[in-house]
Amino acid sequence: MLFSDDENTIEIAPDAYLLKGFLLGQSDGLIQSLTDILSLTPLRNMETPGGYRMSVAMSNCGDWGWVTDKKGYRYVKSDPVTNKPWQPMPTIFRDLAQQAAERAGFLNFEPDACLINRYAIGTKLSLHQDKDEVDFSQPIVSFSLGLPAVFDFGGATREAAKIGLTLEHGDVLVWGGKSRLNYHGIRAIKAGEHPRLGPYRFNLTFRRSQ
Ligand code: MD6
Ligand code: FE
Repeated sequence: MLFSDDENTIEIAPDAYLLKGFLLGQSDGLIQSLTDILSLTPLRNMETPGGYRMSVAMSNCGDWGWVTDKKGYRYVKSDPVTNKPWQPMPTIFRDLAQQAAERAGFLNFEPDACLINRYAIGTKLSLHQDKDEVDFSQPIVSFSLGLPAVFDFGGATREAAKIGLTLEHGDVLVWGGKSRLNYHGIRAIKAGEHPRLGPYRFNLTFRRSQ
């Protein structure tokens, strides 16, 4: 092999990898598919079980979509706004998510859910764990598009030390195994303008939910 991609695969914690620029070259196709999905299942600010509106706007594609409302956090097969099934996961999303998982050493990743997050300037996502899925042996694959963000990657408890990682357009995070239940969050997005996506950051998070 003439060129190795290894320098772009950064191990940030046990079983957790940052794939720097993994999506560059695929942006046009990804953004087109994202635009199509959001025209049919629009972004919305969901309500937390505690009665707050989330500042991050969300939608989904795939067989299952993550939602929150007064009844709690869960995966559902239909969009509560349109009452129709979520849009199918585009092949370009699925293929890139699987390739990223494989690069990080997770073979046979078959995502059934893609959560779409849109952050406006000043928006953050508080420290949390992803634990609404059935099988924690499955990894999570996360695409970053648009404005950059600082991702706080912590440990098994809320109090554990955190590392701040800058996630830029085209980056992918893959994690599972020993780090699967680590706390994490996104710091407030700084003002800026992305040439393709304007004053926003988009995050696509692929999971095996069932
Ligand atoms: C975000 N991501 O990057 C928020 N969760 O906007 C997450 O909360 C996340 O990137 C689990 C696994 C990967 C993630
Ligand atoms: Fe998360």
